[in-house]
Amino acid sequence: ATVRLVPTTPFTDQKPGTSGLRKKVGVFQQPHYAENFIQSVFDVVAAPAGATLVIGGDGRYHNRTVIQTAIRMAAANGFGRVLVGRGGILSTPAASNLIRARGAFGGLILSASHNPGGPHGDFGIKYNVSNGGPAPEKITDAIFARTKAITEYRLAESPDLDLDGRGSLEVEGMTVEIVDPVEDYAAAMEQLFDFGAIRALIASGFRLRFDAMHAVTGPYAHEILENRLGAPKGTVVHGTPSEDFGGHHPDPNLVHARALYEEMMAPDAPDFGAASDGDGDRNLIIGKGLFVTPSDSLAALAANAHLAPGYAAGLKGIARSMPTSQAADCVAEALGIGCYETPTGWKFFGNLLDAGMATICGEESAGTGSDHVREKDGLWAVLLWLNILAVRKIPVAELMRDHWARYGRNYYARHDYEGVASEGAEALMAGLRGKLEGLPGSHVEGLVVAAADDFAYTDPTDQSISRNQGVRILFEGGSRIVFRLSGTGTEGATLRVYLERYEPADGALDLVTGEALAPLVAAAEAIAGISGHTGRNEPDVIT
Ligand code: VG1
Ligand code: CO
Repeated sequence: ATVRLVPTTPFTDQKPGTSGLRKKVGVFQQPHYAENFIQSVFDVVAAPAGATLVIGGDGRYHNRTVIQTAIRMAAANGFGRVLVGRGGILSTPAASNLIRARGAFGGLILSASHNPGGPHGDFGIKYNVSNGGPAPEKITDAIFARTKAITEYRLAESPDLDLDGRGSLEVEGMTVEIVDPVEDYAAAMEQLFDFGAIRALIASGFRLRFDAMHAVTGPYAHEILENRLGAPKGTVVHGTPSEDFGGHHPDPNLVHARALYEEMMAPDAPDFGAASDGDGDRNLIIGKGLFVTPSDSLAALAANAHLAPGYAAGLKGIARSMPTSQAADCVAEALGIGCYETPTGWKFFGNLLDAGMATICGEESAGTGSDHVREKDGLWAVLLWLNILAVRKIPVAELMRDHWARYGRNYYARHDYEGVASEGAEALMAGLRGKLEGLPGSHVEGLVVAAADDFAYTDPTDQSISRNQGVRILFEGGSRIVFRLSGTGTEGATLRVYLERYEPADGALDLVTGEALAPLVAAAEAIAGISGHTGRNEPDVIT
């Protein structure tokens, strides 16, 4: 085998978004497209000779092709060892864990997460650094700059490797170790949680359902929930990863995991239902008869985490993305620990976790995680819930009612307007930014605006500043509306409108969410002119 220097010309659209570079599969299939991006990553991160790189993906269409390419390029760029998940499979949290556990220099995660897969679906590449987390903005900015100037990439000329085998292979002097995608991750979970207590809960007749959505968590959930925790076979459904996720949209929310929701609302529902997304970093939690919003889940997990062995010493702090509800803030205040509000995207939590300022983090988009890795972690959230329920021995709905009675309730929903024309979406945001100054003190739909701004974040560990992270309208009494545009879509623009209404512990805790939020929906329309700018009268998805 030899190393070849392949001449290339830049693509202009390789700017990483909220979570890596995401495009239609067809875009990634253009000659040199993936190669240009991967070489740009390698050029920017400048790994020392002989370094270790983790490679794996969520198993979607085009995963294996890009993995073979990435291995050839790693060999040609001086890496000494690649750890690749068997079959090309690694969930995002498992990849993060592997980078940390094996002291790797970094990792390439091939996934478009909750976006649909298949030949006409989406694909993505994300680079994670040595702490196991997504590359911070200063690195992704440098990668984008590099993609605009690249003139050649390095490739070892070697045949395709058998990724389904065992043991180690070699490419151009570089070792390729094929690792079990589940083993290290499952071992890490056993360290954090009381598997004995969860096993006893399940043995006592507690019933659960886990929907892997034909995506990457199938093998993890079969092994952990069924094999190690004794849940009956069949507890995990849609548990075999497929290249197109069975033709479905692997987004664990009330729309795309509808069947799970309906099962959990039925009279003979299991006690606990959960689902995860394409790459295994998200979690949907539904108790018998009660959907737990991701923001509430973060708050409830934070309030009860000390009941699991891995968190028995208590939490150092809680971090949430800005649009995530303020339910977690109430818990942090009660615990007397720090609470941090970051821009959307897990890359902003890394520094807080590394600095020991936060232990648990979460996003309203069904992401929850802790300092055990540097990604959000779907199965981790499921196991922490199960550990808590095993100790408290009460149903999910009772635990949440108890929580609201103590901290108050943050009614919450996100309205997404998908695939809208970019000009309309940009105009809506520009219009909002233009009127921010005049909003405080104004009355809208019976609400009084207390403050309004375009969220900017200063990282407390390195003082780096991220601006324009979403428009916040804060009302008297603690309710909020947040507007921002998605950074993960691959078609047009997606407008996200986040609605939150706070009711104190002695307030109305038993409203229907849609009704509780109706005044905020009307206020959002009045302030932003959503229908005029998007041509839509209804959101496409409500989560
Ligand atoms: C969305 C979510 C965000 C999440 C990101 C990646 O980003 O809102 O909270 O971190 O997806 O999640 P955006 O820019 O589309 O709002 V995943 O599971 O797609 O890696
Ligand atoms: Co994901």
